[in-house]
Amino acid sequence: MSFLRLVISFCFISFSASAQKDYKLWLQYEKKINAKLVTNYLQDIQGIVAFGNSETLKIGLNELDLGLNNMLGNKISMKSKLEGDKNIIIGSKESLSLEIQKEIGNIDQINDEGFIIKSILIKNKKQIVITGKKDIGVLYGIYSFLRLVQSDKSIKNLNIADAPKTNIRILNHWDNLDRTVERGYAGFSLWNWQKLPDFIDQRYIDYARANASIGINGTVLTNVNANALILTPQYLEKVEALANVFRPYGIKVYLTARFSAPIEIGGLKTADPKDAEVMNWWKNKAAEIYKRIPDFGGFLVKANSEGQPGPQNYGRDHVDGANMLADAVAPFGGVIMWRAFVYSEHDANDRAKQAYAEFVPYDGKFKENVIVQVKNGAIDFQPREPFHPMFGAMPKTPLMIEFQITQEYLGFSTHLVFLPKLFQEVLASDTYQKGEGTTVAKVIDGTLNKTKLTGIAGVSNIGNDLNWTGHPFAQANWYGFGRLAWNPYLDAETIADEWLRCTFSNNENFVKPVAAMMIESREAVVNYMTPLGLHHIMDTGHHYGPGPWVSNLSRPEWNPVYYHKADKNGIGFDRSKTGTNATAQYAPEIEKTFDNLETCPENELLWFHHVSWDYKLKNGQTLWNGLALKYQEGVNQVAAMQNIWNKTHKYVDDERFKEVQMLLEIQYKEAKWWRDACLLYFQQYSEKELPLGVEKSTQSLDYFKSLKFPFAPGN
Ligand code: GCW
Repeated sequence: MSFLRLVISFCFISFSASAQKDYKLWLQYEKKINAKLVTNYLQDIQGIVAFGNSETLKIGLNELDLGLNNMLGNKISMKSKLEGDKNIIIGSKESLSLEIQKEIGNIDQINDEGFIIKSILIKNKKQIVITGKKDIGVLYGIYSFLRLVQSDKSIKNLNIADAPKTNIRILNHWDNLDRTVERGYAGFSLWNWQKLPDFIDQRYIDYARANASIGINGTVLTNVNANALILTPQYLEKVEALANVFRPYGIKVYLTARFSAPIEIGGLKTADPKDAEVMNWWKNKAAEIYKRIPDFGGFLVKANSEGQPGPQNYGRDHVDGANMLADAVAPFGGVIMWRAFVYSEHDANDRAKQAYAEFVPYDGKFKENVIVQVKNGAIDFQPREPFHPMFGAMPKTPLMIEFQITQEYLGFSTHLVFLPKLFQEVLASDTYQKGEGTTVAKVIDGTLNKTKLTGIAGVSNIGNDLNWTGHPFAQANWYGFGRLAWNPYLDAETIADEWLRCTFSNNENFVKPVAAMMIESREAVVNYMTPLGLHHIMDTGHHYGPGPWVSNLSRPEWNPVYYHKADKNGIGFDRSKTGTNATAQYAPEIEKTFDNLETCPENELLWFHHVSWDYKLKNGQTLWNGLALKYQEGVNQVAAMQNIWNKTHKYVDDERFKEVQMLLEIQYKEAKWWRDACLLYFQQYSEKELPLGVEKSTQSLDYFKSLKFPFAPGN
């Protein structure tokens, strides 16, 4: 072997060994060394017995086999009969013997996707049964059981009944047909349209498996800024191939529908939703899709928003558009997810108020297979936003929440930010729609208004990078999204703990500090980017790094100066009664709290108020000093994260350790960049010195303004 080949093969070996860990996500199934608790109860397990033979059940069986034998050493075999002392029995309830069924108890406590995991005695022999109403529930149960084992949880006397609280738990891929990903920071799109339908990339299977393991049951393959070509036979054939891969994993495929498709690919003169030919075109299109994909989920639509076509092009409204599409997919059980992310260049109103103003009057007017998809906040996926007022205001309309897993405004895949903390904050926010305790979670899981159709969407952070998400810790955001979509009442701490144990190590000396680091990371990014309620001050277009000075864009609401409104008197957007009165879109209890400068939570202060530089914060600092100290705190928090991570080497493989270490170093540098650029800029207005404890910038404001990122990803 030549020297060069030797070097190449050596690189390849070391690269693939650790890369595999990165690739395996939270399904590492590391060999257990000291996990007494688990092995004690599993050690005399002799076999896995499956009842049923669906593809879904086979996947579950293989997963148990892989997981348990990897973790416990090869000693568990698949058996065709119940014999020996201890077995794991899998199968839907009705496929099990009556004797076992009796032991399981009441299956009606769970829904069709739920599962029961129970330790039972059959003829005096111990068994663990994993069951559900359907095989997909069994599969979810298997992943849940494996998670217990992976994270060293006791599996003695199991008696678990769990079921998802929402119907549609879905990833939104903003993937274009040329494989670029809008706001994607993890490489190119997974969907290799050119090689589909005949070439099935192993990645599609691994993607489906990862999603199933956290209960995600839907995927929108294409960007909401849609291309009509996806609806042509040439592409539908490819979509069908993906749907076939995903089906046994319980994942339905959805597409984005470009509203003008009847014109662009249908040869019609109009896309007017009230035009008979247009209606017919969509009906036929739906029939064509369902012929290929009988369980096709439906369409996601961005209409009359940021230049996308929609019903308003024809003098119609969102209800007309959504209901027309709803009629087309209804005969097949399809759903229309209609986005409420609208704001208009012709509307001089506060952008934060526009979606509510436009949609709330439509409450109760949508067909029953329409669900309105609302972003978590009223502007746009900022590090912190108050919950979207629409969640408290449309009791007669199914609303699904849209989170952004990809970090468009939160440092791309370069910064470590654990998003479940953000998601949880929104879900737990009280809308007061029906008095105290009527949280966003209760609105979207349907318990508050008895909504039948429910859902949670997450804009995917997945690409074809080896580790899927660009940053090893961004995997936790995909994971956490799935877990919260399943159960919107889970807390971020639990999710961080689970994810770390399954992804890295069960060692307490690792899990405790690193979980704390993850939890802290969200507030850190708020502090070094947009403290005290600041928002949308990122640089133009790509949204990476600070750009509070930007004021030259054609639409006023695209400019950061529109949002922070810094001047000699102070800073912040007055959305109280004295300003745009956006506070009035909330229930009276919330309105009152936000409206009053004294009661407005300080972490939303500048979202709702224009506050004088000398205003006294609760801690006695002036606003200017408080703001500067928050920026510094953000920087310090990142330094603390680095300290924690630097002590973890012995628990983490080399490659992932170094990846995270390098990324945290960049994050630290960029936290300082944010602090310095923003404070220098705002200082022009406050005309005040930095308080003690805040480091001075070594660069000038002009230097920060001069930075350009022409090829920033995702743009
Ligand atoms: O956050 C903004 C993004 C756009 C995106 C839009 C949306 C897909 O900057 O890239 O377009 O929101 O959510 O529709």
